[in-house]
Amino acid sequence: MSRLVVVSNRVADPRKPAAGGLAVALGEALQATGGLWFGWSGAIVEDGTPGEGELHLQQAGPVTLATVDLCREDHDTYYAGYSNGVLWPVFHYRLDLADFDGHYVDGYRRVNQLFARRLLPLLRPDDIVWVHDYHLIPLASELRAAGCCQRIGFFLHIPMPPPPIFAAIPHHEWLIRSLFACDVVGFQSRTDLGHFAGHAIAAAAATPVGDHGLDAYGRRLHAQAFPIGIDVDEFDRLGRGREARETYVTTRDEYARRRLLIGVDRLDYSKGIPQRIRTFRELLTRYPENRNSATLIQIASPSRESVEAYADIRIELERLCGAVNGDFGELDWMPVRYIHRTVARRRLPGLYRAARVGVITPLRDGMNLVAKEYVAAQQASDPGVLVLSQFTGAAEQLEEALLVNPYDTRGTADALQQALAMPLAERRARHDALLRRIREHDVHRWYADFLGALDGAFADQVRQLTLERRQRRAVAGA
Ligand code: GDG
Repeated sequence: MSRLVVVSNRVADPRKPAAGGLAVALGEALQATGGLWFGWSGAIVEDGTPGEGELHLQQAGPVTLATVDLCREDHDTYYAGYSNGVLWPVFHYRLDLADFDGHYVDGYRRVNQLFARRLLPLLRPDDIVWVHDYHLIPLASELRAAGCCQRIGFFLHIPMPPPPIFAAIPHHEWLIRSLFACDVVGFQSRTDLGHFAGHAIAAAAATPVGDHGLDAYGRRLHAQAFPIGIDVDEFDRLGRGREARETYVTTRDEYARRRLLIGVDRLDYSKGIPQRIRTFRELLTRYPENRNSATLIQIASPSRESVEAYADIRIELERLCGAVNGDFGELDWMPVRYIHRTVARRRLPGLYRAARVGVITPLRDGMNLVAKEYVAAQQASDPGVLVLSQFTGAAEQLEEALLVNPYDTRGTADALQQALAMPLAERRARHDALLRRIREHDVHRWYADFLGALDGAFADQVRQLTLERRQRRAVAGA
């Protein structure tokens, strides 16, 4: 049968417990088909030659991990420069943070060409290639230029901005043209899909065909929204594990007299963490009954620290948290517990469960999996309330959350107050509806739908094989 080939900036060993839900889910499809996962090794060669990088092959069970090193120049231009200094901010609507003067695009193109050169000889004729995210937008067209005829899909994990914002990128036409080298392009939400189609029609004179087709540059592209989800059962298992239970009990006992709110994010300006701290301050100011009680635990895991905008946000956050704690704190109550570290994944469900409110308020987010994890971790008999930014892809699905505009400090503080005061019956009704939707659109459906659009017969085979593997595992575990 065909083999799945996943290409992404970084590669994770799907067998390692530290691997997140996405790695585990993709790992499942890769393991079923004896697939290949290709990407950057994470190694930076200080005096290496631009456009060159050693290939490493490693076997992880039935899955082959193929990684390439990058030299310093390529890392700084492709990864820190163009991907995270231009595309990430612009795709999150932050033109003010984009570094258009950096001339990083040459490095971006060079690394995509390097990936195509290293990957092509590893491909078999009937492979199905699935490329992930903004680092690799031109990869399909580089593969085609080198003679690749296999089916190629691309999924954008981050938002697609509206046409006038996208057009601010000097190379926007090239990026759109490159995507037309794919067979299927997937987005997180209908909004993102609409923005892409709008831009393709306006800037590339693309013609819509049927429900999902777009014709341009002599090719037909299938473009569709495939909202990503979590592996609810895997997260459930994690929640029943020793570390999660331990974390739940310790946190619950420690905050027995308080009411907890929780935020968990990579420390990234798109996540709206400073705005969240200001909102929490507003809550304590406008609703003083929460003083000496409401406590916000904010986990901000370190991320992309070599990029300048990320250092700035760290300083701002420390100042804001310090001010709230200084102005409102008591000898026995610290309003904000800000933790700039990564918490072990096995502990996360326990933390989520101990919190009465999940505060997920990004300024812009492709989907946001933390929102879904928070809901999945709740006890159905006494669930917490999700306060969710209307600017996340998740908001298109999770209508029973309290949806907020994170720029509106007062309105969001009111929603936090509503969440803290919500009666049990309403909490249960909302949680029940949210959990049902999260189960319906889980990560298995996400990849099955995407692969189905790319190749229906292949998707059916993967579904059958993963089912058999799961059954075998269940029997072995019983
Ligand atoms: C991109 C898009 C889209 C966070 N802190 C810790 C930790 N995490 C885990 C969470 C969650 C994941 O990282 C974050 O996922 P998000 O979806 O919230 O955000 P991004 O990292 O920005 O991901 C996003 C996603 O791709 C998938 O398509 O939803 O919109 O931006 O799983 O639990 N995990 C651990 N410790 C932490 O401190 N172990």
